[in-house]
Amino acid sequence: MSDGTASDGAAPHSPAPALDKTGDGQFVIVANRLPVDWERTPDGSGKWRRSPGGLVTALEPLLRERGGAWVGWPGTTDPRVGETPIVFEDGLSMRPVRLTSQEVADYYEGFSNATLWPLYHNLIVKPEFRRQWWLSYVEINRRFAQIASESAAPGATVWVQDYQLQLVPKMLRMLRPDVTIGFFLHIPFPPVELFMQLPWRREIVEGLLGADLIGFQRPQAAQNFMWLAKELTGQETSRSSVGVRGRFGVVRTGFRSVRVGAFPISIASAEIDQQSKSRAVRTRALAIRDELGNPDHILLGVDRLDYTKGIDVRMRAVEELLKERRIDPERTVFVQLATPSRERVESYQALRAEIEREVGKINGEYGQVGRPIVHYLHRPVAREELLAFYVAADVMLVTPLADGMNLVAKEYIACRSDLGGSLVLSEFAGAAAELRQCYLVNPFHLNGVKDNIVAAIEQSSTEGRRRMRAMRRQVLAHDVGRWARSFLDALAGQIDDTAPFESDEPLD
Ligand code: GDG
Repeated sequence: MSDGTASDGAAPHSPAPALDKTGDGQFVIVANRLPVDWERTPDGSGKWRRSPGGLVTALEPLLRERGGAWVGWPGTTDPRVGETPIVFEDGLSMRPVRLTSQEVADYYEGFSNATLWPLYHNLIVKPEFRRQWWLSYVEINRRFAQIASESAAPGATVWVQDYQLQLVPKMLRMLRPDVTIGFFLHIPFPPVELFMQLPWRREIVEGLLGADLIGFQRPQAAQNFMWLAKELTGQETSRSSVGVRGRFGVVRTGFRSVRVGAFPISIASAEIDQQSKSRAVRTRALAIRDELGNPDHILLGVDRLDYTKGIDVRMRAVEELLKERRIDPERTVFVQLATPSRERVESYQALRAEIEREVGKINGEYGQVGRPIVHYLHRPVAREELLAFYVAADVMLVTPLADGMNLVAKEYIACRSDLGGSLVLSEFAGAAAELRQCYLVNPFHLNGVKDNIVAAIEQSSTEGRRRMRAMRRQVLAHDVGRWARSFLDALAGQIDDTAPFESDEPLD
């Protein structure tokens, strides 16, 4: 139930005191989370450990080359963790933003994950609109903007990431008109009529318009934003004459032009391809098959335990296929790796209970003692282990109801240099625009999902190799480095007119 109205919020854009303090970072990343974890040491103190991810892999070389910093929350509310920069031996510098537990509850679990996340993912659960959460979101965005401002050298480039920080571009511009600001949204941007429900819709759009370039995963998202910018702020919008087939939209705000475009993100494809070919991963993949009883068909799901990912959809599909005897319980197993996520948010607790009930039901009905059908892990697995699962799996099930991109689908493809395996992929994942040779499903159409799972299981090896080869060409050619370069080149005004817009034109 909404208890907020548009006029309830604090004015997020009231001028903050101008800071005369600048930093020395030529290139600054601002993201909700720093790519580090705070580890307690036996002597009672603690130390930082790097947590690698696709974004870090892509941006680390640039950060080092250009002398940059990463601004973000270190993932702990431990008061002993201060705001002094953490500088790693290889020169990578990080600026922690401190949050109290109350701020984590309001800004992060509240406004970011119980308001914006469901709103931007098509209301799969009902978003909650609470004034207290909004006020905290404004406050924390201001804190991020200030620390970014203190970290950036005169004339620096600052790249702000994702839905938790949509007010930062405007706040930062007010503090530092000299810097170039980019913003990238990793999740979908909702259809106009859904976004319009947000009591603070205008503030969010204006916050984003503080950037010089706003990037989305898909062209449709960019279009939704363009329409809103025009309707909510009355600014003039047009298609850019620069770039191929109007790749960019332009919003004119006073003397500035804000460009808006689609930049589909990817993975460190070559690195994952290499790792998956290592002896350790290959051996472990064989061992996994063995531990599972060497079934004919291994189905695999890998997701954060999130209601957007459609884990329940594939559970229901598998259950019905077993019931209808279209898949053989003697020859098939389904492994679902579900990483714990947002465990203090209520809707996530409900989802977990539902999934675990479903796992119990399938195993209770179709499993044997010592031979369950569904192997379910609710814990993170090590990177190498994850790659071994990809190599071992015959059918990868990626069935989100809404998903900005979905990197799991691309990682699976990158791991299949043997051209084995098949991918069942939801048309509502951003990745579907590029991975056209998958078994494409509408996750709301259960019979279609079931038919495609069966087709993926039964595909001939020739057909499978043909599909996998085409998808690998796409994933290996379009990696996360290329994504970062294309965004940063566009931000710097260097648009490659000769490059086709990849998400429109997947290879085949
Ligand atoms: C957001 C958008 C967009 C998962 N479990 C384990 C593990 N993972 C890794 C996967 C993959 C990543 O986490 C998940 O990426 P996704 O893309 O699926 O999902 P989100 O977290 O929802 O990310 C999404 C993305 O941003 C990037 O823009 O694609 O649409 O929602 O890399 O491998 N990694 C390890 N153990 C696990 O148990 N090591």
